Amino acid sequence: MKKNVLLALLAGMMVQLTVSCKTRIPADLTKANLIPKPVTVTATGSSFELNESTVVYVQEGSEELKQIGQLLADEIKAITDLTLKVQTTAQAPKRNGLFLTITPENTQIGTEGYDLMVTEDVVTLKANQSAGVFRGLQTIKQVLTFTNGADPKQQPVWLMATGNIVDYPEYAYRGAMLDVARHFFEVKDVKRLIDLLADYKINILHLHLSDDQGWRIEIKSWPKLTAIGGSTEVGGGEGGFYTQEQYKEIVQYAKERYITIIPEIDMPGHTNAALASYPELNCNNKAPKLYTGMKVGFSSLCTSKEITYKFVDDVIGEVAALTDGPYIHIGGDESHATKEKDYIKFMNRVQDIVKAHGKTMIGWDEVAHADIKPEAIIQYWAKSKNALLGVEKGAKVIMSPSKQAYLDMQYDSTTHLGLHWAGYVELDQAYNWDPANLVEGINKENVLGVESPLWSETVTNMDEIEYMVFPRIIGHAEIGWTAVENRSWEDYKVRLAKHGKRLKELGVNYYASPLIPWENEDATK
Ligand code: TNX
Repeated sequence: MKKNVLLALLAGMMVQLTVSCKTRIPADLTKANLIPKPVTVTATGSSFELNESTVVYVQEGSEELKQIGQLLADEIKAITDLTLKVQTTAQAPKRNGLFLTITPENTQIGTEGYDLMVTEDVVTLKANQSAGVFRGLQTIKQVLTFTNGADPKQQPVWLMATGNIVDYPEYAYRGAMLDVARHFFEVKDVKRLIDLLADYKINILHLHLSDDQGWRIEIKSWPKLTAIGGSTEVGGGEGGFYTQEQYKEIVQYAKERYITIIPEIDMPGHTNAALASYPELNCNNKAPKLYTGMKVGFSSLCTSKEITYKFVDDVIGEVAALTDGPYIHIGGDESHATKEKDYIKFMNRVQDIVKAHGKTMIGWDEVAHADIKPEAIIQYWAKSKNALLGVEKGAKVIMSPSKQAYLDMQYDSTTHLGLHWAGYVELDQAYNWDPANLVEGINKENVLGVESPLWSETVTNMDEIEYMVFPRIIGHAEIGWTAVENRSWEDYKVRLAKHGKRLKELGVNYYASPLIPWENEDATK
């Protein structure tokens, strides 16, 4: 072959090579099946290619950002098996990088919002605060999972659809609650739940730490609370409790995932475990037996004794010291064994104790009967009259309507776990409601947010927790994050269907509702 022909051939090949490198597989960012649905998604129809030489760049100067960068690399490893380097930088990268940066320039997106820009060259995640970067990281995970149209033979190349997402939450408070009192759950279970909640941008985990059947948090000044009160649970199992060290570990783990732990010490009712541990907390000075049944409303602290307030002050003091968030939940529900006037007197004093320890009080809706201060938070679960009374007194409301938000309700009559006193809560029932339009007289400005409680009378292990929580809470997460005009059940159920495979990969024992057109046929039954 002549030399110039060879050269021409070579040149031709070079052109082809450059062309093929530049030819990106078209991908559509608007079809990323994101949950919660973002505020705005603009697609530009191409893709960013992630490969083993992609680097996670973190803008220098923030320790938190560095941690999120490492977390992003870890998450990418879990999804793609690619090991990416994490590097701090002073400047935005030009190519083949994911860039995390805090640049407080967009006031619209607030503390948890983010701006994600995906071009063929660089993925840039911007936010005003590290919390926003963390929420945006969840979106990156989903974009990677759901827009990777790469030819599997081409792996290890992963694609992300190009475009721009600007996103921020509708409500500041998006919570879940786990009852660790009726049945006790180990630290590792709580951590796994935290991980799964973080995926859907939930930012609160409320732990129901005490009830008739068990006391689950070490109180150093009242050690019998756990020694005696923590020794059993519903059904008579061995119960358990968190040492303060373990509890701190949970708080820290949650904090790293931008989730605030809210501790609840339920009183004056739901206190049999405490009353069984210390006879002096009873009006007759006699300790009742430990309780392992499922009834509610039979116990009460003795509201006329001074020792009761010393007890409350000690407990709240120790719990407040373990709490990094602004709130302490003092229960106050179903105190049927406490006279109304005693209940009000008691709650008024407890409110002051919480305040004296530097925290804001949250109580179940009954607490609105006390002389609550305007900064108090009412958690609506049963009686709209109570919630309205709270609003009249200036309080904000957390919406946990039992008919829609209770994770311990059966999905339907065949669900082998759960209760149904509030009805059956299938996924459409759980999704189709608006926190600002559920109770007449309670409007958007009165609502702090939403919370989904899992009571654990019938739930005994992590598999069962997952079955009751997932996928119901994913709908609640969208209610908390996405404005009502931006969501619809028809659209949501198609997006949720795609998440089945991902949940399965994560080993989540979710309920494969017949209402969802799951893509993976062998979804958990
Ligand atoms: C009512 S909701 C309760 C709990 C039970 C739950 C069972 C609330 C504030 N109190 O004590 O565990 O029902 O669904």
